[in-house]
Amino acid sequence: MGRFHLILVWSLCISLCLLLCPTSAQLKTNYYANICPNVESIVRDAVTKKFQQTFVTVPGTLRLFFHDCFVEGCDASVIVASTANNKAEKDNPDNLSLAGDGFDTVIKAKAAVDAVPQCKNKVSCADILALATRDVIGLSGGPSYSVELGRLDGLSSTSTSVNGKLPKSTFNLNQLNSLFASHGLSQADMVALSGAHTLGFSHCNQFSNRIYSNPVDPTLNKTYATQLQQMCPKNVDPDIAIDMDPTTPRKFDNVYFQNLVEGKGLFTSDQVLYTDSRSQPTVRTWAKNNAAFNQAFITAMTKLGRVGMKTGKNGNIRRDCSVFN
Ligand code: HEM
Ligand SMILES: *[C@@H]1O[C@H](CO)[C@@H](O)[C@H](O)[C@H]1NC(C)=O
Ligand SMILES: CC(=O)N[C@H]1CO[C@H](CO)[C@@H](O)[C@@H]1O
Repeated sequence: MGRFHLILVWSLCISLCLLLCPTSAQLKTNYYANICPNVESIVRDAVTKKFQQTFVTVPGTLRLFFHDCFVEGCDASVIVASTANNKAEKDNPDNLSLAGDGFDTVIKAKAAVDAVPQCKNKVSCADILALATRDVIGLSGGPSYSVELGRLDGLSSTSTSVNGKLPKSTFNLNQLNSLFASHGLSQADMVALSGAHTLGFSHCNQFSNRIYSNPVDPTLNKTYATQLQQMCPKNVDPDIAIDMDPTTPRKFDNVYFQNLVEGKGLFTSDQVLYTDSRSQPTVRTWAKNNAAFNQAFITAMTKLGRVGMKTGKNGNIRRDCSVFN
């Protein structure tokens, strides 16, 4: 082979590698195998302890992960506290009353991890939140799954960065699809992730437009609408929160989808998944098949966990999850 050919073959190899070899770091399930081998059981124990103190640990942590990932990526930026000079993500009105117990779960799990000398300041808050989210889903009867790890914590958290990044309870299917698609999530992923509303609470103002309109939102089950009017009278105490899944509020299951079939989706953004013919078949399938829902949920959560991951210079491992180093 002549010199020219050698160079040609060599440059072909390089271009192939540029195409096929991962250019950025990738998440992997065994990321901490040598760094902090017991991280999964340490986090699980801390989360279980917190769960035994209050059930709000479950919806609080799950929603925190979602809000973190949709605003500047899954980088624990949502956990950072505001300072005199910086109003952080968590203080944007759109944080929609994130439950303090979600934050506390991550802080407690981080303390447990850092109590092990080998692990101290070696595990990111973003990874701890991803693990804790998997654990609360399992603790409330949902599926278990392997969590991809290796995210760093973000270096920025601002209240203004939240604007327009989170879905609203009044969204229709096109609005939901386009927001989720901007993070690489399909309609099926969006419908599966909405199944998280099988747990947790909502304040009355998120759906009062549906029950006090004239006529009452016709996609709402009439019996359910009456119940909602009783639980959420006009001028209700703004602190009152009601179960989003009226049937099995403390169980991670597919009853959310069964509720949608009966017209018992709490938000416009929930019920539209059934009323819109493009997503109705998916809702019907998962209403009947819990295993299929679980599988789709795991797929979607894994994709959600890859959104905006920070590596290299774009992140670090925060010593205190609520304060930049
Ligand atoms: C599809 C678009 C979504 C919309 C419009 C939406 C909207 C909301 C709203 C308005 C609340 C009630 C807030 C309050 O009044 O306190 C809520 C609660 C909640 N959301 Fe979503 N959400 C969406 C998707 C998701 C996703 C993808 C997840 C997680 C994977 C999630 C998890 C939760 C949980 C667990 C709660 C209950 C929180 C608690 O009880 O503390 N949501 N959501
Ligand atoms: C409304 O809900 C009730 C139970 O709460 C159920 O029996 C009924 O079938 C629902 N109506 C519709 C139209 O799905
Ligand atoms: C948990 C949390 O930090 N919630 C905040 C959300 O934003 C409002 C202001 O809009 C704060 O008052 C809450 O403390």
